[in-house]
Amino acid sequence: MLLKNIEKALNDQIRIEAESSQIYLAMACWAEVKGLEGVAGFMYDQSQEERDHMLKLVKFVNERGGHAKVSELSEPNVTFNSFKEMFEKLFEHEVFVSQSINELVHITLQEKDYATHNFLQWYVSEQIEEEAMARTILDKINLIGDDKGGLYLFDRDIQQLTITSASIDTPQ
Ligand code: OFO
Repeated sequence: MLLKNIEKALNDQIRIEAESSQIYLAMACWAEVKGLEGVAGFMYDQSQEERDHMLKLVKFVNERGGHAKVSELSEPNVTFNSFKEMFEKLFEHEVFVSQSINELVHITLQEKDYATHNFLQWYVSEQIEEEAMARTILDKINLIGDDKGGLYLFDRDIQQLTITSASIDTPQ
């Protein structure tokens, strides 16, 4: 059984994951209309992953005797000055999500809700991976600078990153 304050905190996280999915979908669209197909594909996948994170929380809340809430979402930013700026925003957003997960973990410890605490460990690991991935991408972008050829190669390489992470995620 979920305590009311834990249910509320989990529902807040459901909204954050849903908003993350929308933010990344908007980034995918921006990249696609700019002709960055690799980046667009990567962002569509990220958007889908965030939806999966949301659904995992939804199922948990409902299974634990709570009621998952489907909230109204804020409209994401849809344009960026550069793809570097877009990835900076992505990184900032992941840091924000990590903070939110940490807060949630903290509440479960205060309330001695070890079942939810255990469930949330998956999100803690996921955030470490996602922040690391965003940092790696930003490092690459900084190396490229204004080089157009570099951007072309980056757009091609990021497709590879998507394929690799998809094969890691697929259960054997
Ligand atoms: Fe939901 O993992 Fe990123 O934000």
